[in-house]
Amino acid sequence: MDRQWLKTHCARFDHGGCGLKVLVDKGKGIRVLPDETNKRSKGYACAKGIASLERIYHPERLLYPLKRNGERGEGRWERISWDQALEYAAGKLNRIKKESGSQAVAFGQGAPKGPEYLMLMRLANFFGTPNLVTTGHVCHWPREFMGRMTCGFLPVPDYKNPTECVMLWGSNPFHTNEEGILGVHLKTSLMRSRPKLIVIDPYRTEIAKEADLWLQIRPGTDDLLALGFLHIIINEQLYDENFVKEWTMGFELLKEHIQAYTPQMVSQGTWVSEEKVFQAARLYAEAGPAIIHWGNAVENNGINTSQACRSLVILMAVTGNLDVPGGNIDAAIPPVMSLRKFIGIDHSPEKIKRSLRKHYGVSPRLPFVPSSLLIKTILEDSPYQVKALFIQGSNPLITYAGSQMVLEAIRKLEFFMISENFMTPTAAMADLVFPAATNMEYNDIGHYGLAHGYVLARPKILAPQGECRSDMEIINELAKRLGLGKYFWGDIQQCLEEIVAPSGLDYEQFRRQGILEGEKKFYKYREEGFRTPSGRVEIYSSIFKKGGYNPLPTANSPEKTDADYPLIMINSKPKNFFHSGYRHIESLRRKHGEPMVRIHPQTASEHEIAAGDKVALISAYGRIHLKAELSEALNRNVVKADYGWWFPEKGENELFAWKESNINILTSGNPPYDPILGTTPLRSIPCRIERADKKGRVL
Ligand SMILES: Nc1nc2c(c(=O)[nH]1)N[C@H]1C(S)=C(S)[C@@H](COP(=O)(O)OP(=O)(O)OC[C@H]3O[C@@H](n4cnc5c(=O)[nH]c(N)nc54)[C@H](O)[C@@H]3O)O[C@H]1N2
Ligand SMILES: Nc1nc2c(c(=O)[nH]1)N[C@H]1C(S)=C(S)[C@@H](COP(=O)(O)OP(=O)(O)OC[C@H]3O[C@@H](n4cnc5c(=O)[nH]c(N)nc54)[C@H](O)[C@@H]3O)O[C@H]1N2
Ligand code: SF4
Ligand SMILES: [Mo]
Repeated sequence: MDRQWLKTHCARFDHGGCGLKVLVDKGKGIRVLPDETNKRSKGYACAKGIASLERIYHPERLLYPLKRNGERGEGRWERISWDQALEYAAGKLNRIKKESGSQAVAFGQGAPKGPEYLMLMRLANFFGTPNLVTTGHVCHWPREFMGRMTCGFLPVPDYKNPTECVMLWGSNPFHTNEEGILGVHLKTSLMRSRPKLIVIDPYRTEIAKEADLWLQIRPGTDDLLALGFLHIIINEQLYDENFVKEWTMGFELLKEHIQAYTPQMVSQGTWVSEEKVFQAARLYAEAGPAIIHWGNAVENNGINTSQACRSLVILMAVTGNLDVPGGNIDAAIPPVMSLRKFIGIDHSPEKIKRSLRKHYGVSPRLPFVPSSLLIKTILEDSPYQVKALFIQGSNPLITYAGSQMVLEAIRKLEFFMISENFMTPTAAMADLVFPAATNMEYNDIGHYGLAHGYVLARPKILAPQGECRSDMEIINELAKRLGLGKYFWGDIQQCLEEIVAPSGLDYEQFRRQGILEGEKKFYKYREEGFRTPSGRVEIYSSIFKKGGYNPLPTANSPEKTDADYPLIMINSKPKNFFHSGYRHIESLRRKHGEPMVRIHPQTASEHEIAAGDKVALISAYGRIHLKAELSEALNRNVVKADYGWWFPEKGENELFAWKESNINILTSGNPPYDPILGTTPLRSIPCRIERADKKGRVL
């Protein structure tokens, strides 16, 4: 057929969601533009989305299965066929299972990119291992889990309806378009009903400059600030009395509990002036309706993330902003196959006995193993040995806490395989590499499993490169070789049809429609109650009480700085990359050439550092090198380092200089962990900074 413009949704450069149109000629993409007819993204697409074809046709893409042919990390590979690769993988996994038990095999996924992470869960469940590993404990799961435990759902911002106040808390949606809550949704809402805007961020972001109130919080003290807000809202009787009386449990206990968190104490701990703590609490509570748009910073900047997230849900509840138009809502799931069924959660229940969650004391309700716990288990062979790991769509050497430990754990494995689009520092350590197809190269469903109330069509519009296969297909074929074929599908199209079948559509009809949405309904609790044991919002959590955790939200003391490490390092997601991915895409690298650390000019001058100098950033766990940028957007005790860096141009046999500027060299994967979720801090890291000498050597 002649050239034509085909529509799809962007994916794999963040959680995805913008409508794109692609000019296609005989299966080859020629050009990408925003789809101006798309109702969700309204003609918006960022530089990453526009660079989609550069990624898909990049000369460094992995195109064939590769088997290691030398030492790990040496960069010597043998190209093999898919049949050989799948046979080899299945042989190894089944042998280790037979010799050491199914728990000795772990499966791991990074940031979810599509339904393949659910498919991996299915594989783990039917294989019989409890060791399905994700980065969920530092990403989304704190919010989702604490939402579910406290009010029965993940309360997401409702930007479709007018609101009077938006409290943007540790989130930067204009850069991150968080889980498909696109920056344009916030922008449209700000323009439509002109809500008051409160931004809680240690860094003066673009949006903080526009805010009615910017709270320049001390990193890692969000838990304390939330309790300070509750103190003011409750003591000044700014809460919704009716809602609290009818629909919450434990309010009186909370009232007593938060008396300790006085505005003065909260101000001292968070570095936010008392006046601003009062102003923000009142602004949020007195507006009706009001949104808390919470971000990833609340989830991984300390070991009290679970309680910080619970406090935020409680703030939404006591102010009467849960499940109301223009507040934080329970976005109904669209009519698609239930996740329980898809991931086969009820299969092999006996594996729970071998769960690492139980061993480490984190909540047994977590549907995955936090990555730090797996790394520790591999290193210590306790409570048992884990000998094989299959990683899909993740780059643990750069993204997991405590990178050095991660490398040691991978070295120790008997068998390590990965599915990737590109050779990364982590992939370079593998024994076997599967070349994964990427979006536009296969039929896909976006946002399945996410709690935002819709799924998106991401159809195949291009011919796949080389011998790449989608992760879904790789897992399906691997399952057959493992002898688990009866639990999987003849081919992936059948699987996709089953996922969308409850909607009454087939995949082709879904593709044409582009989106499937859940039924819009508010105040559902009035008919059904909240989906918690008591049917109310559990301010005092019966579940955590039973589990031996604190049933009321608490605040921890922030990470301590001292003379050796007087500064606090924070980070955020890179605007022009996805985590550690895509540093080799030229148009994006031109926008962000090298890793930087932002320092307040006064701090810089105290260290005789000038803009552009090479500096060492040092924590108790290691040192990395970055280039200095001076910025007044930060407190002078805080530095902001770029995250996710390695250097594709520096060559595979040095693992692409993975340690040079990787901020997870500065973090730790060891305890203490968040007691419920196993979270380790990824930011709020005490550190110091040193200048390099004139030759660029770090002193
Ligand atoms: N210090 C610090 N550490 C952090 C964070 C932080 O803010 N600070 N953020 C944390 C968060 S929120 C998260 S979610 C994790 C993310 O952790 P990861 O998921 O490990 O991060 P990515 O860099 O996205 O790794 C994804 C890899 O998947 C590959 N990939 C992309 N698409 C596909 C695909 O379709 N199939 C396959 N097989 N591969 C694909 C990419 O090439 C890339 O190398 O990192 C966490 N780590
Ligand atoms: N461009 C791009 N988009 C992405 C991603 C990406 O890598 N690149 N990753 C995706 C993923 S997996 C995720 S989880 C989301 C995350 O997206 P967001 O939720 O927006 O999270 P971050 O960008 O990590 O951080 C947001 C803000 O938190 C601030 N911050 C840092 N420390 C603290 C603190 O202690 N307290 C408070 N209150 N704020 C703090 C930072 O300065 C930053 O402005 O983005 C997704 N979208
Ligand atoms: S904002 Fe996200 S979904 Fe939209 S074009 Fe950019 S990367 Fe794609
Ligand atoms: Mo994430």
